[in-house]
Amino acid sequence: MASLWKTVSNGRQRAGRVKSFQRERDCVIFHCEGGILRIAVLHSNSVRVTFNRDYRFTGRRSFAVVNASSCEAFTVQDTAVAVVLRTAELAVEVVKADASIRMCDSVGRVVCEDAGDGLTWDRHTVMCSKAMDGETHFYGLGEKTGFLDKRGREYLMWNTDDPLHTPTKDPLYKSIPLLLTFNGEWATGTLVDYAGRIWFDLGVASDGSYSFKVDDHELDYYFIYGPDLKRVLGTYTDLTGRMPLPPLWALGYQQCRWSYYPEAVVRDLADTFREKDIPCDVIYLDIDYMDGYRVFTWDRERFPDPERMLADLGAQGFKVVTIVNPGVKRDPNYGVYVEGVQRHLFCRWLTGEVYHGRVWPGEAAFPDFTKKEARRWWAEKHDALLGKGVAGIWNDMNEPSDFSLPPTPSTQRSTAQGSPAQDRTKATVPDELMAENDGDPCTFGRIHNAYALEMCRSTCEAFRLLKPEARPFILTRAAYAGIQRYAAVWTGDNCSWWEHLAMSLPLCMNIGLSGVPFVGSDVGGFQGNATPELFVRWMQLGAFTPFFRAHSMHDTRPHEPWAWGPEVEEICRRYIKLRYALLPYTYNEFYKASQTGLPVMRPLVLDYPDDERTHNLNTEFLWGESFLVAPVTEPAAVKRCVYLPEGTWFDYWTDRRYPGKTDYLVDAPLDTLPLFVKAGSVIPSVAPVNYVGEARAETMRLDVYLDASSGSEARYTLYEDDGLTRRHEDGEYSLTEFRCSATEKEIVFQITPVVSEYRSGRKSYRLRFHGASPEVGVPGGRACLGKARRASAGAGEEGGLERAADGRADAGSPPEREVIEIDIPDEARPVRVVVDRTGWRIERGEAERGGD
Ligand code: MIG
Repeated sequence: MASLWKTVSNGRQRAGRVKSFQRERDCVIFHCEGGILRIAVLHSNSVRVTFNRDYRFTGRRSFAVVNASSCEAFTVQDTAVAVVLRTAELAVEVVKADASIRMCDSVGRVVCEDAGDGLTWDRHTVMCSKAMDGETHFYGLGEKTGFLDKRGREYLMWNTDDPLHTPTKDPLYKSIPLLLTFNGEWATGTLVDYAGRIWFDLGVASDGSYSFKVDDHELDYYFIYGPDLKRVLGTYTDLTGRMPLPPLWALGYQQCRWSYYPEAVVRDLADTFREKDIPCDVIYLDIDYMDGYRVFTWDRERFPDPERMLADLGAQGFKVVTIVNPGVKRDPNYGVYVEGVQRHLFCRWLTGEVYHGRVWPGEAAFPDFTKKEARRWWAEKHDALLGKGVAGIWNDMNEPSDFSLPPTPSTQRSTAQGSPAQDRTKATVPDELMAENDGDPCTFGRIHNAYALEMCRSTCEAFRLLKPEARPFILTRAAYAGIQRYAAVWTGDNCSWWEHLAMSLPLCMNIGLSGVPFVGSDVGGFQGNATPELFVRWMQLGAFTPFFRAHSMHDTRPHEPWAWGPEVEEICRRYIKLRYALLPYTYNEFYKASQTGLPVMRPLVLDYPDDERTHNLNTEFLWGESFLVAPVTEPAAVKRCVYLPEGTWFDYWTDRRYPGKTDYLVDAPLDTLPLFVKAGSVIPSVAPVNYVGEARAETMRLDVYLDASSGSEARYTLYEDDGLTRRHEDGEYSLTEFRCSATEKEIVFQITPVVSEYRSGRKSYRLRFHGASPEVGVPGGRACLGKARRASAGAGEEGGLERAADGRADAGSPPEREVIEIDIPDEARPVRVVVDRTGWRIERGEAERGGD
């Protein structure tokens, strides 16, 4: 035992000396004094590291990783001091003396290195410490309070229903244990793949190191090398899957409240949206639609004929999303409960007895979603909803939240107004329950964080089963790594506080950096009462968050867009309409996210990593590749400071041009969200509709932002499909490329269909060139507005440019903005439009496609 004694440090055992090692096909296994270590190569930039103190691996399945590629293309070098695994991009050294791990990139930079005692363990935990330098920033980690950079704090991964999101509150509902690092030069990602408790210490216990620790005998982590953040996210979402394209209507405006009932209230809500000309696609039914909170039932007094109501609302363009909670009411006369008990589909004690907690329906049992049969059964039960015409499912309370622990019933009503502080992490089902875990049973504490993921997986199965043509729409509160495969997420029970409006930016950005693009917070704040001003500011931000839903708690004042008087209503209408106008752009960004894993709402550090100012920038964000959004998050502001990174930027509202890498104080009166477009962008938009699918857009507007002072290029590829079915998976989509180059004298704009398996039915494009050189479109050599209207498909092929006022009044822009506007037919074939000082002309035929 003498050698083992030497491995003790701070009450923890070390992995210790490597006694022997062997290479297998895609990994190397190290037998160490204090445990067994495996390094598997997944890809040239990623490895999986597994350490078990019991000297054998559990072989447990991963909830997060669904595409664990394995790579045999690496060499193993045995030196006197270390064993080195080498891929084209990474060298992983395991030091023989203490099993510490060091990763170097292909030019020999140390990009990740164990620090202190490296891998250690005690009776309950295994921990890994890594070196950190002064420049290291931390991002990701899913849903955590605080700022973009997570450095200097400790976090616990443990899905918790905590409704009071104070600045350092932790944990909340979601656990996404993906830690990103970036030091200004390179980025890495570490997924600590464990669905029980994980602790992260990002520089609290030590200035020179950070650590992660699992509540288990095995530590399993995936290390991904960038070198940039985008590549880390690409590889991470290769492993854990990407968000499939949602139905287009799910990108529309959504209205929620706890709760709209009975039926007459819902119908009235729907009518009001249409009467008031405020676009809206989705109405939510919160828990009160159910019969005594029994899941998969309808309260027949409140909703006597759900099918008819849903059909009528459908005819008005509304899709209805119903809440579904995991807790099943203990009731011997309730079929769902009886079946679940009989077929052993609920979580049970080791003795076999069904566990009953307390949630909305009172005593309740919890389905064991880690069991295939239970997932299937639960999926089938959705017939009571999807079968009646419900369009989407909202999974709440799936941490799972359980009011029965600690045993005071007061846990039920801990709100912002506040009952005494209590340990909300205990307000869940006991760790000691059994989870069947698809044939590899374990205690519930080990799968706790994956409960919601498995519930959403089952909900997804419901769509496959009952609505196979439709793209699923699922919204979830709790989550684990990989949730993007199944659901959108919202950030739970925020409050109508300015602080929560501000905090939602880094919160949503880090969820986006954790592989989950489809994210948003309750617009207006859930708990408490917003003020008109707060509501407006939140709505302006909401129009630029991926998931756009207003929600409020029972007993709060009305929070609908018209609930605050005509001025607020008018501003809300404008921003909701702007959201609808920009849907082609936003949908295209969602398409890109579904292909790349990159977020739509993204921190500036993702696109401008070389600019230090972006490294912890919390108050503004990029909306896809072209927009920069700088919301106002404090009361009484009429201006705000905006940092614009390199490049040239246009004020969306006024077309004023700003050189980047500078701070500006910009106007932000109540009706104005500071919004900027990057030069070199093409922004597709359409006339706003009341709901997605109301009318086909005959014209697509393309706003092209040029930086003509230096000559500029813009390039954009537009993805389109039917926005509703899964036919795009079989290739029914189109891709159209737009390219523009501009010089002092001329603008050349080319449209090239690349894939044409989907036909939009569009008739024309309206091209709008912003920032063109004053010598273009200027018959007399003077700057002027060009406006040439040739709308019909049979229009002539050239025209002059006449002086005209810009008709875009909706944006509040001054009439003198210099925009050249030209209408051309969409003929679904290559077209070249040339604009110069004499006018404009269309050239048809094979437009040249260079530069790829
Ligand atoms: O314990 O269903 O976060 O959006 O309105 C509260 C009622 C339960 C919490 C959700 C909230 C929802 C509410 N739910």
